Amino acid sequence: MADPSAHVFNGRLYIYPSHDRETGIPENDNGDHFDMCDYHVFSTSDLENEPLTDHGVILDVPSIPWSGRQLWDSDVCEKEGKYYLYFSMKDQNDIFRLGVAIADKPEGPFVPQADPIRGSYSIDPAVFKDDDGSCYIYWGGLWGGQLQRYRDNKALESADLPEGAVAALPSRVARLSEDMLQFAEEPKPIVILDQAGNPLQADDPHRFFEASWMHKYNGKYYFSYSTGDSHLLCYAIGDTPYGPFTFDGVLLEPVVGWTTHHSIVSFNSKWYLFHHDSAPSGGRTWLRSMKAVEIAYDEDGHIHTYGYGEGN
Ligand code: FUB
Repeated sequence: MADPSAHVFNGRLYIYPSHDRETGIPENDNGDHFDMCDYHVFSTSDLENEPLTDHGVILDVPSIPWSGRQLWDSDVCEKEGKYYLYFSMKDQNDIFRLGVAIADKPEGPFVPQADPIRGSYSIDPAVFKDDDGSCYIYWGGLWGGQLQRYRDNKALESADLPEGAVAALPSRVARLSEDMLQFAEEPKPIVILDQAGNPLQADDPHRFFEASWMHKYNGKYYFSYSTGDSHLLCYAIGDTPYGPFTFDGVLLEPVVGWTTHHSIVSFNSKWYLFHHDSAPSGGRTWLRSMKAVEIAYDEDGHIHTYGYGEGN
């Protein structure tokens, strides 16, 4: 299980991961070896003392009307007693789109919509519900995640991945419609600034690659993400759900395996970073396992991850 998205619903912790499997597909930069075909959900009332309950399959490729292949990262948001699962999957033209499926309970079963979200592209949706009830979806991923095929929400004639000392490709954000099924607005780029106020550049090891996540702490918005080929989890802080966000630090150093992906949640009075690595599979990067580690905030709002990195 990889890409764990953790949330607390009705006082219980639910984790929505991707479900890795062995297919024999060789590794490549396109990510064909991540050939997942269903999702499970796990839950617990006590993360540190009670084993997770596996609620079984909640959605699979054959049940999705527009399905092609590869169920990648997903996330779930609750609104007015309904649960909305947002997922990334390739359509029948091998283009990644974002889909939605709906359930009456956090453990599903989830019923998929007939079509992907209009105007959606790329991977790794994460949904954040703000205190006023507005919901925002964050997404995007480079390389196999296809983000380099788009500018200003339009498909390019051919992929264009900026390199060197030029602006990095950003994650995207859009407020969700009242019915939670579409973008309510034109998606916007997430700008991450360095401490001097300059946008992070494509050759910066802290620039965005994939795996967006948003959480709020003490009135500030924390955008966190994976740096992909530099294998870090980083975070940046802003004053609104749209940013801009100022880079604030590294949450996790490189793990065993190529990918790194996470979520951040408060549960039973503690804050946790959920992530994955490939240690239990002996480093096979397409066979990952979920992990959780406690994090804490200092008095200035900087995040410290227990056991990772000196002073961090
Ligand atoms: O699990 C498939 C992909 O690998 C995810 O969508 C990425 O974030 C990376 O973890």
